[in-house]
Amino acid sequence: MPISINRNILRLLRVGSNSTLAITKPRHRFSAAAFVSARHMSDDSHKMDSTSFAKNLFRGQVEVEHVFPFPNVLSEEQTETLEALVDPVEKFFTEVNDATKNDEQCVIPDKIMNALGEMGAFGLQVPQEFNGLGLNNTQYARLVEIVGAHDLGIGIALGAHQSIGFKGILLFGTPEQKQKYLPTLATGEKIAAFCLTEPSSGSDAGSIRSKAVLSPDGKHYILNANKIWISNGGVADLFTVFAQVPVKDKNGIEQNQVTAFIVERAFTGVTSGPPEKKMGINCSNTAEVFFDDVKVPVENVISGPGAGFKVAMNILNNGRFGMAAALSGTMRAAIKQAIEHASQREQFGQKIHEYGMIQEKLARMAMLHYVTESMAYMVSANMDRGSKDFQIEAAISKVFGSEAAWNVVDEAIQICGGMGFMRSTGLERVLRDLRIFRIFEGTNDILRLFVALTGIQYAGASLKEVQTALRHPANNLGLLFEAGAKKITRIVGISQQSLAEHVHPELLTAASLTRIAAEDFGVSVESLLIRYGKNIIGEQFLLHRLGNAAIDIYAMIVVLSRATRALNENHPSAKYEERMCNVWCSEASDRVAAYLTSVRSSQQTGNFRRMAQISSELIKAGELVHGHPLGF
Ligand code: MYA
Repeated sequence: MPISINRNILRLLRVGSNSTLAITKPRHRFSAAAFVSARHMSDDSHKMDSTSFAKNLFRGQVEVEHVFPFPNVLSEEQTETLEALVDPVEKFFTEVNDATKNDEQCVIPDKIMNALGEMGAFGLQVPQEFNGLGLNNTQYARLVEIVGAHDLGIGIALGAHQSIGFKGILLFGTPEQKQKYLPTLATGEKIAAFCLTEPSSGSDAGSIRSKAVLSPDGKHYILNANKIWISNGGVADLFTVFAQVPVKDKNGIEQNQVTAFIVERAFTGVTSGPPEKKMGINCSNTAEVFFDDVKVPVENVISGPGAGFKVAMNILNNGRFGMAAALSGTMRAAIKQAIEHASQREQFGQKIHEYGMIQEKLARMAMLHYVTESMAYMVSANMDRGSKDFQIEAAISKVFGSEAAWNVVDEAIQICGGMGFMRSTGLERVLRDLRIFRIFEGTNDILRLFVALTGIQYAGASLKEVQTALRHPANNLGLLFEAGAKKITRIVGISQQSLAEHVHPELLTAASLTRIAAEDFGVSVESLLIRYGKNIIGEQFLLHRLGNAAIDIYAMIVVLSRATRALNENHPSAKYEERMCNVWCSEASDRVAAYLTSVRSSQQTGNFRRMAQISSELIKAGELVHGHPLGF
C-alpha cells in the first residue's frame, strides 16, 4: 500500500529535462527562521542553512560545532534543583509505587496519582507562574529516565498528559489559554490527552476526517470527531483535538485544513469508551473518545484555523527525545538485572559472565544504552540552547531508543534464561510495555522515511541553490566557490572541518571512520537525487536504508562527542567509554558502508524488485503462497 508520506515533496521537487533538480521552496517553512541562524545570516543570507547536524549530513557535511563538545547546559542552580528532585522521585518509584500491581490491576491507584501530583510530576516543564516546576528539557529528561526505569505505564500516563496532551498550549497557547488551563494541568488536578489518531488515519496524520464548522454567530466551532487509541482518553479532563475546518486560502477558495482545538470534557457531547485491553503499558488508560456536536469556543483554537497540522507535528517533534530518555532509564535498570544474574549464576563450573557469548551480550547492551542516552541528552541540550531545527535528531532518538530498549530487554531476559521468563523477575512486563514504543508517536517505519525524505529535501534545496547560482555566476561567486570546495573535499576525502581537531587522540580512528561514512553518505544522497529526482519519494527500499545509515552516523557522532568529553575531563569511566566508542564506530561504519552499497547495487535493486513481487503475490493469494512440505 503506498504511503502518502511527504506529498509535499512532490510539489517541491521537479525533475528537469536532464534529470537535474529544481526545488521551488524549502519544505520546512515552520522552522525556517531557526535554521537560518544568526551565524549564517550574517554572510550567507542568500541561502537556507540548517543548524541540524543530521540535515547537513545529507549534504555530506559534518558540522562539528553542532555536536562538539558534548553539551552540558545546566547551570549550577539548575543542577541543584534537579539533584533535589532525583532522590525523592527514585525513592517514590522504588518504595511506594508497585509497577507489577499496577500492571496486573490495569490501573494507576488514586493514591499514586495524588502522590505524583504532589511531587510536581504532572507539570515538569510548565513555568512556575502556572504551578509547574519550570524544568528545561535536560532536567525533564533526567526525571523521565527514572520513570522509565521503574514503570513505563506511569510514564505513558505522564507523557500523554504533558509531553503531548497539553504541550500545544505550552508551546503555542495564547496568554489567556495558558492562564486558564495550565495551573490545574500542572498539578495533576486535571489530566490531558492528545487526540489525533482516527479509525482511518494513523500514520497519515493529514488525512483525518473529524470536522469542525464555525457557528453562524462566529462564536464557536461545532466539532464532530471520533478518535481512537487515545492515551489517557478515558480519564482526561482536557483534550487537544485535531479536526478539519473549512478555511479560505489567499485566493478565497475554501479548503479543509487541520485545526487544533482545546476541548474540555465538561463541554456537552464529549464521551469516551471503556479502557482498551492491551499487550502492555496496562496501567495507562487507552480509550476511544467521541465528540458529538461539541461547541468549542473560538478562543480555544490553538495557533489559528488551519495551523493544526503544524501544531501536531511540532508537539510530536518536541516530545520525542523524552522517549529516548525514558527508555535509557528502562535499559539501565534491565542491564543491572542482567549483570546481577550473570555475575552470580554458575554453569559448567564457571560464572556465566566468563563466557564470551554473555560478554558480547553485556557489552552490546551497554553500547546500545550509551548511544541512546547520548542521543537523548544531545537533543535535549540542543533544544535547551534554542535550536528549533531538531526534528530529524528527535525522530532518530525515538527510533534508535525504542529499538535499542527492545533489544536490550530481550537480551536481559536471555541472559537470565528461565528466570527471565518468570513474571517475578519483572522483565517480562517491561518487554510487553516496550513493544508499543516502536509503533506510537510515529511508527519507526514512518520516522525512517521522515528522516530520509526531510534530509533529502534539504540536500536537494542546496543543489537547487547551486543551479540557480550557475545562472547568475557573477552575483553568486561565494556560493559557487563554497559548493565547488565542498564537492572537491568530498572527492579528495577531506572534510571542511576536520573531526580530528575535535576528538580525543584515542578516538582518531573512530573519527576517521565517521568522517568517511558521512562523506560516503553525502555522495550517495547526491547520486540518488540525480538518478531518481522526485521519484525518490516512492523508493522506500532505498529510503529505508538511507534512514538507517543516517541513524548510524548520528549515533557515531554522539558517542564520539561524549567519549571525547569523558577522556578530556578524565572521567572515571573514560577508558571504558573510549572502548565502547571505538567498537561502536567500527561496527557502525561497516553497517553504513553496507547500507550505502546496497542503495547503489544492481544486485540489491533486483532483490528489492523480487521482494515487491513476493509481497504482491502474498496479497493476491491472501495467505502464504508456498504449500506445506508434507503436501497437506
Ligand atoms: S499520538 C499519534 C502519533 N501520530 C503520528 O506520529 C503521526 C505520524 N505521521 C506524521 O508525522 C506525518 O503525517 C508525516 C508527514 C511525517 C508522515 N515537523 O506533505 P507533508 C510539515 C515539522 O510531508 P504528510 C501517539 O502515538 C511539512 O514541512 N513540520 O506531510 C500517542 C509541510 O510543511 P509546508 C512537518 O505527507 C502516543 C507540511 O507539514 C513535519 O501528510 C502516546 C506537510 O508535510 C514535522 N515532523 O505527513 C505517547 N512533518 O507545507 C506518550 C511534516 O510548510 C508520550 N511537516 O512545507 C510518551 C513520552 C515518553 C515518556 C515520558 C515520561 C514522562
